[in-house]
Amino acid sequence: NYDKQYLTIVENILKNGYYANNRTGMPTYKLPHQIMQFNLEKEFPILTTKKVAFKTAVKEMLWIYQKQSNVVEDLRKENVKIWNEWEGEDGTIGKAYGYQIKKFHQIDNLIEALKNNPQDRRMMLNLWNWADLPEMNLAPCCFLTMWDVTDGHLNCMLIQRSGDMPLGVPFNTAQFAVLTHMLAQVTGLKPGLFTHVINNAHVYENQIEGMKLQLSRKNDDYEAPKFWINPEIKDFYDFTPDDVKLIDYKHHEAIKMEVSV
Ligand code: UFP
Repeated sequence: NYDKQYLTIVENILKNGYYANNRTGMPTYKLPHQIMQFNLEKEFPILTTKKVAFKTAVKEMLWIYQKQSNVVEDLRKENVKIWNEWEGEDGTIGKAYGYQIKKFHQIDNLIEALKNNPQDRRMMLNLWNWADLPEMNLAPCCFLTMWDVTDGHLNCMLIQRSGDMPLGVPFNTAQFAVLTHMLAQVTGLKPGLFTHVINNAHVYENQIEGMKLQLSRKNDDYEAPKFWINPEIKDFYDFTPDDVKLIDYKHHEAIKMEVSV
């Protein structure tokens, strides 16, 4: 149950987190090395103790991994404004995210390996390019996924260097769970384990009230939704945001919290 694993981490951060300042000027409570793990065949990992913007999450994920774009207008056209803050003079976010996927044909290489060499132990998508870092408007947070095929199942391990537990993390989990489902379908595999590793898991000081509200909600009021993926799609580049859906996504209402930039 996603709420359970997630809220256990949040509770622990609020109780035992280390208080520290950071780049943004808004201090956090933080804990190192927090891990959540889900079996995607059994559940789709999304919060029910508050609303998560699933459609927006899918659109941003496709912008990076499928369209492989760094042009902010491409996202705005789909009504997603989350990258406006980091748009440079040239209308891009610099040599970040989709740019790095495209530059090294990372998705094509991964799909090729999953299909033809699934016991390869070098399958990954890596956005952390030291040479280009100075030209990225934001250093990627979810910068690495490693992929494994075991017994016909596709397993994904996501490494996130820095995780805003209230706003970023629930969004990020959903994004990579969807990516795993999509890649499994186009490579003839079943979705398997999804492991989300967060190096620095934090709650900003101005988000504590919101998180206490969420913690006061019962994590089993609603059953997790079912995940639907259009079974007709056989080519990763054919997926649209409408080809995945949450069925019966019931949740407590959204909680407004500040983002620190
Ligand atoms: N952040 C996330 N997930 C993301 C993303 C950003 O949690 O996908 F792009 C948060 C983490 C952190 C801030 O609070 O944004 C980035 O700041 P920094 O680069 O200093 O880690």
